[in-house]
Parts: sequence; structure tokens; C-alpha cells
Amino acid sequence: MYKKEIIEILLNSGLEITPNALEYLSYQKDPINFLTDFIEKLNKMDKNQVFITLDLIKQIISEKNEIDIKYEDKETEVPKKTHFESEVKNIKADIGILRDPTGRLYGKGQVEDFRDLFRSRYKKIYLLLMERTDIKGSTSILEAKKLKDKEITIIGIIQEKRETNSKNIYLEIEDFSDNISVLVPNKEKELISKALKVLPDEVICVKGNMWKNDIFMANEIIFPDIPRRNHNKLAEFPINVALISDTHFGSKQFLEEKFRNFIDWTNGRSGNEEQKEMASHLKYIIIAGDIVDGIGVYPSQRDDLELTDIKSQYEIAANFLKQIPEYIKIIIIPGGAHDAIRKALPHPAIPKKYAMDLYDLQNVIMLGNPTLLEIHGIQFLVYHGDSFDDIISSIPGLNYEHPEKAMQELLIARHLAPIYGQKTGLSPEIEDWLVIDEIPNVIHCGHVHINGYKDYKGVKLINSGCFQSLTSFQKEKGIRPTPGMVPIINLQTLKVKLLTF
Ligand code: D5M
Ligand code: FE
Repeated sequence: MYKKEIIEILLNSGLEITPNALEYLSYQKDPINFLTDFIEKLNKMDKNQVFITLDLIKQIISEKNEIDIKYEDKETEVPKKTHFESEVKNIKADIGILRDPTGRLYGKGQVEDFRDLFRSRYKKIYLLLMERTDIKGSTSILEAKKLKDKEITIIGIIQEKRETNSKNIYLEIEDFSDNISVLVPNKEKELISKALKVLPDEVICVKGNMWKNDIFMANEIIFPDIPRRNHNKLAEFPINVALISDTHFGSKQFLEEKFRNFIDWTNGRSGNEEQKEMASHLKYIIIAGDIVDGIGVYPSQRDDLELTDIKSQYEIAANFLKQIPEYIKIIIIPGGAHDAIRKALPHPAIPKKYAMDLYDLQNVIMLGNPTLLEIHGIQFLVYHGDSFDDIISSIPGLNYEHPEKAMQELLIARHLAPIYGQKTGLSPEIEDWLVIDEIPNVIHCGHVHINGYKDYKGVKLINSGCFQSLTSFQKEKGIRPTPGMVPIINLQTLKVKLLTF
């Protein structure tokens, strides 16, 4: 898309470029800015270079070794001699694991078990809907069919959503007593825009009345949603948590330079005064999955792999993570496609037999996906984000550039992976672990490789990005990753700052 402009700028500067360098430039987040920055650096280096190759670009950008602060852009002078001392080294770690599926998963994959899973989902979300002041009881679908000329509230699971030629929407809804067709008439614009967001297999509430031939005419659609999150007790001291994900150790596209810079920062060896001050309060790092690149994930992945053995990938991950100071606790959950676990959600922690080197690190805590944690009283829901592909392709207006908006839709649905039968595998557990029954302070995800942040009714929705540059697979899918961006949340203020390594 930007190639023409890139070539034009280069020609004007008397430069030429190789095809793969051009390709690389055009996939940067802001290619034109990146290029002008690059040309400026090239000129300063006095290299007399006319031909731009991929190696030259990599060489020049790796010269840059400072950290950018994006959300707070204050200029601070870097003093000549700096001394680093952690302010949180001697603070006792305070982590409560409120819900972790590891060791508590029993699904065997029988058809009846899926019935249990959906019953559990229905019951849990029914109770959440009942907490709303605008819903006072409900009628079973079986009963509703007998009641004419009366406003009725029904709560059910979406079996199917259909749009007719005349742009009416039909929702097929089931509640274990019976099922019914709900008509959302096209002239009700607000209702239609809500109906377009309805996902298959999610539990919602519909108000309306019986119309004819067992069709229910909707006049209101209510998602469970959340009330505003009240501030619970915050930490008494500034304690920082760094949120990262999708490190993809073992991939040729793993960005070692950026990760080393991140490690240096945790040790107080890089960054300006303000950034070092942030590092001095760093006590926790949470990694939301895709620790390694795995093997056989997509057809040509072998060409993208530096290490083709899964154990070596976790070993290298451990070798990097052990350079982080030991007083910093590192919490790790897996991601479904790349880490060494079953594909269906929820995921147990990565097994010891693959990742012994991580288990051997004293400060590493291995948990499942999703996990609900409490750190100094602040609740974190950590989830890789495996279902985002399905959600983004199902709700109009969502895209990969804004993962936080997909996170908001999941919070409104009170479910991390509502859709069954598309790309995201669900295990038939007796209990539906993916219902968001507790409202956390922070939801931390990864998966899309694009950083995003939003406050929704007091809940911080954070997608932490990645440490992997564009792979052939992502290029095919049109993804533009934002590697090296690390959101840091302060547990005393719940303020989020973004560091770019
Ligand atoms: O995902 C890397 C990126 O690719 C991330 O932005 C999600 C996206 N992705 C992953 N799987 C798919 C499918 N099936 N379709 C479209 N986009 C996808 P990672 O999980 O690290 O490979
Ligand atoms: Fe990933």
C-alpha cells in the first residue's frame, strides 16, 4: 500500500532499495515515518550508501537502543552517572490465585458433556443477568409460547442468527425448556445494531411479546454487561506490573534486541531517569501466552523457526527470563496455538515435561489459560485471547488494529470465548471456565500481536502486543504487529504507561 510513496521518497533522496527491504518497510506500523527516521540516521552515519538492503535497515535500527515512552511523553535529561536500586526488592510478593484451571479439567469430549458445559454457561450468565436492575425475572420459552399480548422476558442461548433479504434479523434462542425464533424488525435501527453484535452460543436476554406462529417479536435486547467497577483497595505503595505476551522464543522473528533491552530495563541498565524509576518499582511480569513459537503451527512454519525442538524453545525462554532480577515474579500462562498444550480451551499450565527449565526458575509461576489472580488486592484476568479471531470476524466494526474493542465485547458478553464450532476449540468441561463471573480490575490478553488499551467502566482492558516481527503467516493475513511495546500498570494508582523497547 505504501510502496509507491516509499520508492518516491527514496528516489528523491537519491537512494535505491532491494525488494525484501521494500517489503519490510511497507509492513512497519507507520512506514513513512519509519523511512524518514531511517534516512535521517543513514545521513548522520555518513555511510555513502546508495543501495538499501534489509541488513542495512536492521543494522541501523538496532543502533537505537533507548526506550520510548508513548503514553506520557515527557522529556527528561539522562544523567551521566546513574545508580539503580529497587524500591520493591524487599516487599513480600502478594499473589492470590483465585481461579486456575490447571489440574481441574476433566472434559472427555462426549456429546453429553457439551450439554453440561452449555448448562453451566447458561446458569452462570442467567445469574449475572438477574443482577441487572432492568431485568426482573424471566419466563421459560415453553411458558412464553402460551402467553399472548403480554410483555415477556426470555433468557436463552443463541443457536443461530439469520438476516433475511428484507434485513430483518431472526435469532433462534434456546433455554433447555424449548426454543423459539425471535424477530428483530429492520425498522428498529438501534435494536438491529445490537442484534448484529449478538454472537452464536452467547447467552442474552430479550424482551418482547409473542407474535404469531410461535414467533417472538423483540423490543429490547440486553447483554449481561458489567456495572461500573468500584475501586477496591489499591496497593499502599507504587508497585509496577509489566504486561507482555507472544514472545515466540524459537522463532527467527523473535526480536532478541528488543527483549534484551526489556531485560536491561528490568535490571535498571537502560532507560532515562523516569523509566529507571518505573523499573525500580517493578515487582511482577505477566506473560499472556505464546511463550514459544512451537512447531507445525502453520504449513510453512519450519522456514520461520530458529529452533525446531519445543524443549529447546522453552529452554531458551528460560535462559532469557533468568536474566530478570529474581525478586521480580514472572507469571506465565500458555496460548493455544503455539505453546505445548491441548488446543481446546481452557488450557492447563504448560506441562513440566516440555518446560522444565521454566519450572526450575524460583521466581516463575506457571498457570493455566485463563487465570484470575489477585496481586496486592488488584484482580487480573489473564487470558491469551485465542478466541479473538472468531470474535473479530463475527462482529461488524471490529478489527485486529483495536484488540481492546474485541475485549470490551467479550466483557459485555461476560464470556471469553462465546462461539463454539469456529476456530476456537472448547473442551466439554462440567463447568464453563470462560464465563467472566468476577469483574476484575484488569484484563490482560495477547494473541493479536498488536498493542491496545482501553478503560471500560473502570476495568483496564490491555492487549500487550508481542516480541516477534512479522511472520509469513501474519503477512498473508494482513496483520501489522507492534512489537516491543510493554504496558506497565501501577497497582497504587491503576495508571497505565506504555514503554516501547
Ligand atoms: O497469531 C499471530 C497473529 O495472527 C495474530 O494477530 C492473530 C492472527 N491470527 C492467528 N490465527 C489466525 C487465523 N486463523 N486467521 C486470521 N488471523 C489469525 P499467532 O497465534 O501468534 O500465530
Ligand atoms: Fe502469538
